[in-house]
Amino acid sequence: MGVEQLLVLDLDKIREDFPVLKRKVKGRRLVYLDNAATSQKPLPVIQAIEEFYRNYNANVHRGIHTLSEEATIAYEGAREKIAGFINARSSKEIIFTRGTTEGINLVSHSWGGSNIEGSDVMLLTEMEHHSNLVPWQLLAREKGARLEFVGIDDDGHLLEEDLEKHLSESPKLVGVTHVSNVLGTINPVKEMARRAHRNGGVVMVDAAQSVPHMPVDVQDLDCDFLAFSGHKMLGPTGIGVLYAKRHLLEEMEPFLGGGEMIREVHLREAKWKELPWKFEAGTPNVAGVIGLGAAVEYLNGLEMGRVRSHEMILTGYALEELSKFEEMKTFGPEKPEERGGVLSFNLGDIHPHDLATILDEYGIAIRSGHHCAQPLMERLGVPATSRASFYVYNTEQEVDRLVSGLREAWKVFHP
Ligand code: C6P
Repeated sequence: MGVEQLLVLDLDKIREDFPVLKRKVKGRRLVYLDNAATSQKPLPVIQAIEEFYRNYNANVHRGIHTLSEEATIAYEGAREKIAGFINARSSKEIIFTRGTTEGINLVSHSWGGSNIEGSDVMLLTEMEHHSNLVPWQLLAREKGARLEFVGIDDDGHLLEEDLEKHLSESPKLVGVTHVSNVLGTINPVKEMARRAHRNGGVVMVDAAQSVPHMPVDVQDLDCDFLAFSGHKMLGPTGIGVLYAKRHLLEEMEPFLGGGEMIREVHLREAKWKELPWKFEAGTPNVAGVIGLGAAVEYLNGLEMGRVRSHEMILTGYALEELSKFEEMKTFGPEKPEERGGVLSFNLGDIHPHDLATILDEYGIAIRSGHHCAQPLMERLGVPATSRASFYVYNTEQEVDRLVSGLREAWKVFHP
């Protein structure tokens, strides 16, 4: 293990917290490098969920019995922790969703539905995940609005000339991924928000791959909307967060209607609850929220600055090792400082699915495919990539195992 890594995170201690890392796959110790798809879960998260179901399972905000009060306190306490984690001004700006995808759909329906008109431009980038593309396509089709895109250079950075050109058209919405799930590129969202605001636009940040991996401060970014998923940040599946500036949420119509989100209902009309509950119709994912609160506490304990440093060191090491293969093509920025812990690559003519299958024989989990970013694949001129993605428990030895696995795969196809 490199000296730098030891200084950044105590990996032996962290790994002890993740039961699944003790597992063997195909007879070998699991090397889990598919963290951009979903992360593993530490004991404190698993225990928080178990504790809820064992000891105080109840619906929230409804009952006045003890269990319901305890569940409500834990649920709203998690909201406070999450608000602090991204430095929101208030927990009223934290809406619980099922994940990043639902958060963006909420914005495209509730904000887009009453703010986008036929003559409007919405500006996205060529590196968006389908979650930050298809909802805007649907809205554009419904309203007759126009979608424009910022292209990328061969290094995976956004093209400044495209940005400048399209910002001059005063887009009503600028949608951008904070960190690309394919290229790893960290986009300059703070600067983009500043420029978009100057032209009267609002900014939607897809933070699915940033909030789990680096310090994110929504006040500093000054973005209007920001969405992320719990399952990519040590939390459970089925829970996510939409952050939005309060004045926007106040002006927006509800996304879903039903119980929980109302103050008063008559046969022909209803009045909404105040924020944030106006956007949380139906019985919420109480266990999921409590689990996400525990995940945030765990990450706070590690310190997000250290998490970022650890991944940067590991990505730098992996880039260096992968570049030793003559037939290796890696995607995204060259410098680890300019990218998150996501590393897409293609090894010669080996199809990514074949590569992933062979690596699985060695107990190594990576992802292969288009990563829900088909337009980006078209831009890169490839049908698919292989992708290794790192998190708080990954080590340099695991990168070495990946490299040995790749050598074996190469031998299979080039005996
Ligand atoms: N990317 C990946 O393997 P959900 O599914 O709602 O939790 O997250 C969607 C999403 C949105 N934006 C970005 C940048 C993402 O990376 C993801 C999820 C996974 O890359 C699954 S396709």
